[in-house]
Amino acid sequence: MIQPRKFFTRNLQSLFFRVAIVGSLLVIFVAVACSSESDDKLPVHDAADAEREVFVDGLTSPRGLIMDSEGNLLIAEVGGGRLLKVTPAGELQEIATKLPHALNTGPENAYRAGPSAISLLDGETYFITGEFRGSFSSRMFVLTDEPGFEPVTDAIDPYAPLSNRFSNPYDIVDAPEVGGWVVAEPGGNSLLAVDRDGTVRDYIVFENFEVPDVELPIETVPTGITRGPDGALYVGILTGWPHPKGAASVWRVEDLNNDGDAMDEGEATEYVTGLTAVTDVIFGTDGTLYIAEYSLDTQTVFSSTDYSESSAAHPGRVLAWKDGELGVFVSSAVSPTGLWATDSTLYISEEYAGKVTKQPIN
Ligand SMILES: [Ca+2]
Ligand SMILES: [Ca+2]
Repeated sequence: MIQPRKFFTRNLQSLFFRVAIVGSLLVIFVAVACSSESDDKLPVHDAADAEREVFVDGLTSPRGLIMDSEGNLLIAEVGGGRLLKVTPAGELQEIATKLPHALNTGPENAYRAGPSAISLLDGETYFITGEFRGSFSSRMFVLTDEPGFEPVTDAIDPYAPLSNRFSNPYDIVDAPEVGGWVVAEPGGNSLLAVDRDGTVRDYIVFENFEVPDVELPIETVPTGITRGPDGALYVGILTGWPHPKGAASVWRVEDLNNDGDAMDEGEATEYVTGLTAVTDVIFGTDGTLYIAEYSLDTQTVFSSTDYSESSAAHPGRVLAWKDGELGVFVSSAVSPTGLWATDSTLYISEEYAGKVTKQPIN
């Protein structure tokens, strides 16, 4: 039996276990009305044929972006197994190479999956790797002098239930409220709390939802996560197959009763709705929320065996949300999967184009 195609592979046996246990966890049911092409009416803030400045290219699937205190942009290069740095002057440097990356993911096992996102905490550089393909996958690591990197979290058992463990971690945000980090876990449709000792536990588990005219329940697949100016966490939802247009969202998540998770009433709410295939979120310094939509036809992109070709043929975009108003900030971006914003610039990882581009923020 073939599972419906999904950006983030999941083991069927694990899925079975997760369904069996999900009843004991917080159940969030969301009915999202299928957007009637409402996104096509959004105001567009860039020229339709706008060519953004390429900040760096020639990379193998750049994804997670973060800026250090010196203004260097750090890039998690998923396919190349590297952490990279681009100085404010635009010089590309390797921070670390030969990091764990599996060589056999994606269609026809032709793709590589390694470092997906970076955290800079207390002077250390942490990264997560997704796509379980062995004991170095699905883990958090920290860079060290020798031997270069060390695991923070344990190796996982891919056949164990999906609760309280990594499966395919995608993005990470520093989270002192849980003594470490919160990690977006698309494999388990959850956010995970990870403490400094590497202990992993569920912070919230998202329930499937239904949309009209789609037979399957849609999975609430979390992807990019960031901290909002109000201190809450904001996480983008890719949605599972068939990635219905307008069914994706951004959630606001906050542990209001300080019991160490966000599974209590009112702690997780839909913040922006009517989106499509969200892959990352970031706040600008003026409070604008930038939202990456992977593609407006993600189903077709993932039906292809050549993601570079299909992503270019069916590009995504970046939206800007401020005070309840949604607009198109970048009208065309090739498989955008990572965002970073300064007060003057939005950086975009265009994963299957192998580029990081930049768009001025006025
Ligand atoms: Ca991110
Ligand atoms: Ca709570």
